[in-house]
Amino acid sequence: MSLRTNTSFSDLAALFHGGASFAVLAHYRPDGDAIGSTLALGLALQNLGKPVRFLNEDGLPANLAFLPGSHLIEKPAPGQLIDAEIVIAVDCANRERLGPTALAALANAKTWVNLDHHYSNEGYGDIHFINSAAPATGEIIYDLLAAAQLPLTPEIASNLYVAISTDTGSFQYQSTTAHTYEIAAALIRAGIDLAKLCQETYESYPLRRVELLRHLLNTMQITHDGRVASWALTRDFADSIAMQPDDSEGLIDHLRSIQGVLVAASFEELPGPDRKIRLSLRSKSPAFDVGAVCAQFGGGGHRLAAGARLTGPLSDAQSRVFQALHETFS
Ligand SMILES: [Mn+2]
Repeated sequence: MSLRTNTSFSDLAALFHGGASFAVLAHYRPDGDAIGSTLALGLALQNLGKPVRFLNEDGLPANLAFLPGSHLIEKPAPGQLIDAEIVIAVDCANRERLGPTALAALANAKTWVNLDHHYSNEGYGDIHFINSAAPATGEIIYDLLAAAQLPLTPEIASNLYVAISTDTGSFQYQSTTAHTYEIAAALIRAGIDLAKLCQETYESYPLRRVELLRHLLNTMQITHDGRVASWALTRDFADSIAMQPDDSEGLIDHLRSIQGVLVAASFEELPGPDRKIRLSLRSKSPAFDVGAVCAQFGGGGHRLAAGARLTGPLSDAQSRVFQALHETFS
């Protein structure tokens, strides 16, 4: 079943109308879907006249500062307590990924709502609505706002467009449906500036990101009879260019794009004394479930896009993942 829920759009609409105050947040290291969904839902609640706090454990990434309302995103401070009756977590598969500082800041909330599209979602919170058939949480938010008859302002529509566009690889990935394109059409009718939004999303990267890509391509390995393409980022290189967390967003698509490659794998040494390795996997075939591979290492995600954190060193992590991929292929 792709839909798991203990609520309905009409109950959620009633909650939005009846709630006194709200906080909206998404996973740490937020991407376009995380921030776009946070802002779209939060702005819609604000338009209902509700007090809304917009939070993210890591704050607003620089590459998403063009989103309307992005200045509203707060990075919670340690020890800060935020007053909100209802907390809505969007695009976040488990409570831990909301971040320890954000969770502590919202400790006094009465009701927790979990709106998401990760099939690995643990169903945390008092109320959950998890549709793993949706290609982006932004698509769920669109349907929810429509069902609740909350107006689609150009600001809300722009956030939803970026949320859906970034999580679907510009409306290309497997989970993209006719409904996704119908939503895109509705967002254009709602008054977004399409060309400008796309340029801000896809053609406004810092040079640093392209330098990172050049380096990663030099570390590229093609293994498993051409079916796996991978690269690895050491902490030393990341530090040498003062890499920002969002710099690597989407770069893995360069590996996916190679003819014959079924799985793209990216390894990154994380900061910190324990030198954990972040693994990102992307699959080009629903027959090859990278979510299951990442689950073997304590991670999760979607069938076609998943991640995990492994113990280092880098070369050990690579060989364990290569072995797991080998076993899945055979
Ligand atoms: Mn998402």
